[in-house]
Amino acid sequence: MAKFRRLRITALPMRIARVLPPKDVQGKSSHSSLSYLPQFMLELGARKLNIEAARERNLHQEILVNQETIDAAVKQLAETPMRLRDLFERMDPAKVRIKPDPTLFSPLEDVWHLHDIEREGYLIRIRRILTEELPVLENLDGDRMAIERRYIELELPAAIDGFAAARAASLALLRELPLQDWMRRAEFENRIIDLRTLISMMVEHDRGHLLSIQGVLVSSVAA
Ligand code: NI
Repeated sequence: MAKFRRLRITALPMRIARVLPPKDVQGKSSHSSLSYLPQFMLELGARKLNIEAARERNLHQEILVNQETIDAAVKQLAETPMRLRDLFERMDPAKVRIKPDPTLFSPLEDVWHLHDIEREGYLIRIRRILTEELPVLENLDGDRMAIERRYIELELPAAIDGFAAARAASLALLRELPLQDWMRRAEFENRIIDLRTLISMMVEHDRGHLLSIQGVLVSSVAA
C-alpha cells in the first residue's frame, strides 16, 4: 500500500508536465509551473512535495550523451549571469520587486533564489559528486528559503554578483573533466542521477527562472 502511494506521488508531476503548454507560450513563465494546475491537484501535491522540488521533478531532462552535448550545456550555464544582467538592464526598476502573481517570485526573488540554490545547492552537489562515492545530495526548499530569508527586502546587485561568483566556482569544478567523471553518480530526490543529469537540471532551472524574469520584463514593456 505504501509502495502504491509513493508511485502515485512521483508519477503525478510527470503526467502534468505533458499537458502544460510549452513554457515559451505561457507568457508569464513562473517559478512554479504548478501554478497552472487546478487547485485540488495543487493541494494533493502540496501534501508530499514542496512546489520547488515538484517543479524540478517536472523538468523533462535532456540526456547529455557525449562531450559535445556536455560542452553545450556548460556553455549555457556560463551565459546565465550575462543573461540576467541583460534582462535587468532593460527592466523598469519599479517592476523588480513585483510578483506577477502571489504564488510566483518577483524578479528580485528569482535572482536571490538562483544565488542561494547555486551556492548551497548545485555548487555543493557538484563538489560532492566529484569527491564522494554515491553521496546522498541535499534537496533545498527554495520557497521556504525565499520567505525565511526575506529575499523581497534584499538588494539586486549583490544577488547578481554573488550568483555570478558562485556559478563561476561551479564551472571551475566542471572544467576539463574527463568523460568518465561525468558519469559519477549520486542519490538525489529519491533516485540515482549522474553529473550529466545534474547539469541538465541546472540548465532547466536557469531557463525557468530566466523565463520568469523575462515574463515580467515583457509585461513591463507592454504596460
Ligand atoms: Ni527554482
